[in-house]
Amino acid sequence: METNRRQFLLSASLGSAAATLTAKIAPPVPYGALPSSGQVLWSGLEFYNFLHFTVNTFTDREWGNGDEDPSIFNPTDFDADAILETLKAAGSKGVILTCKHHDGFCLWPTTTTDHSIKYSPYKNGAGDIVKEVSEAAHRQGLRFGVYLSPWDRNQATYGAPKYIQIYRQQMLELLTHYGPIFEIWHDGANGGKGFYGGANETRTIDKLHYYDWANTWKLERQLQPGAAIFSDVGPDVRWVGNEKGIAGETCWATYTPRSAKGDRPGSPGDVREADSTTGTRNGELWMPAECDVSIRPGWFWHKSENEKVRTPEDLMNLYFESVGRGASFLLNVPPDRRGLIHETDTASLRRFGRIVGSTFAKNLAHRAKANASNTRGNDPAFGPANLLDGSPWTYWSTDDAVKTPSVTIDLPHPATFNLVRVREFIPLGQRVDSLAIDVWQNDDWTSFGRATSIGIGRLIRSEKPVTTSRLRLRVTRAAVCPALSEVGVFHYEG
Ligand code: FUL
Ligand code: CA
Repeated sequence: METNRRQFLLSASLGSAAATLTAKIAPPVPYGALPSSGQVLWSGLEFYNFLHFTVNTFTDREWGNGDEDPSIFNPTDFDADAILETLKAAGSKGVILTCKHHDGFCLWPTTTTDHSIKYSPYKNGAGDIVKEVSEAAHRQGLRFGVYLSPWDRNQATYGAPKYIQIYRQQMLELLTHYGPIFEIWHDGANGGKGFYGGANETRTIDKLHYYDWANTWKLERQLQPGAAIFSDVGPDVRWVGNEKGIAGETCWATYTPRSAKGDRPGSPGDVREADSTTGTRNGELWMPAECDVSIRPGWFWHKSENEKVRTPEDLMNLYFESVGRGASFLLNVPPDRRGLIHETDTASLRRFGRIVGSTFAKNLAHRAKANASNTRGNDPAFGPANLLDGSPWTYWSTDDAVKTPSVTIDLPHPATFNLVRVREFIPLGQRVDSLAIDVWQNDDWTSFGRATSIGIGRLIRSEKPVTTSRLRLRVTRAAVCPALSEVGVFHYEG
């Protein structure tokens, strides 16, 4: 996997270097907050999964109290390869495992506590779910990420400085023993009632200072520089502000976090959630949104929810409302007591994967011709053919003074479609405020749809399919000359 990642990075930098080398005119000056190379790569993932699995799976709870006996953790048929094979069939690019949830039970044989898999009957205490999932992920070409709950209802020291050392030691184990990590997930649930080593009390912490996140993130950067760090205020990826899996209709990758009082938040746990959903136009930071949601009502497996699994159509809607709005889609799939994905969830995921696959397999604009109202320096290196070459590293751009250009696309044959995908070349920032798509029908242009924020990808849908051989993209507002990398035309049979 590491090799793939390096190759990807290399081809990315070669791609943009090649464009710059052959260009006769300088590329556009980057605009506003910009993504790091890690964020650019992360944005290409689009869809990946959570696996919520721990003692709760066996106690039928959502939040364990921390006093669960490790002997209850005993999946009978745990099969990481089978789980990941299903996720892969759904189109997943990675998996984030709850290595420790709020109950404090560690799914790997940590040195920090006895509250772990080592003291469970699973493989007679010799098991390591983190190892099994990470190895299966790397075998199957999926990325692997970790969720390590800061709130720990088992730890006697929770609330004291000592616990922060324990938390960091746990993180260090996860980030050094299990290969490359693509995302580190920091949960926002903090303090409350718990077992706390037998104290059985309510503990509140000062959420702005207690965790000293800045230093934990520093450690994470050192140990896994390629990992995207997630929390409600990033630093790399932000929470979308709800657990419904839905990004704002307008959702900027740029963001200026604000606290409820309107000033700069001191740490995670202090953001105004409404802003998280939309981001901030011209925000100070590049921090795209991630939409987390479960395939069932709960995050963990419960028998009573076997009939409440989201349908493939529900999942498609979530896909349109997350990936289709420039955010990522983090779908939770909880293994059951066997340690497998339940049959209903499996069927739904596989069907969802087939629908996404067949929708985007055929780009009707492939081999189309594009004519632009303006091309930067009249230089083909920035020409509109770059919109149709399938490469995210080539883009169409215009002269600096031209902010509202249009491009007409002539398809090789009349085609029926209801979905247009537009991508911005994000290494140059989020430049476009809005655009419109028109289709040529009955000797005239009619509106197909409009969009605001674009970023890594925007899906524009029309209610009814249209049949035409000509469409037009108009940038209706932009801060600076646009840089768009791709336009795709598809038919979704939903
Ligand atoms: C929340 C947690 O409290 C839930 O149990 C779940 O892990 C979700 C992803 O994050 O804050
Ligand atoms: Ca391109």
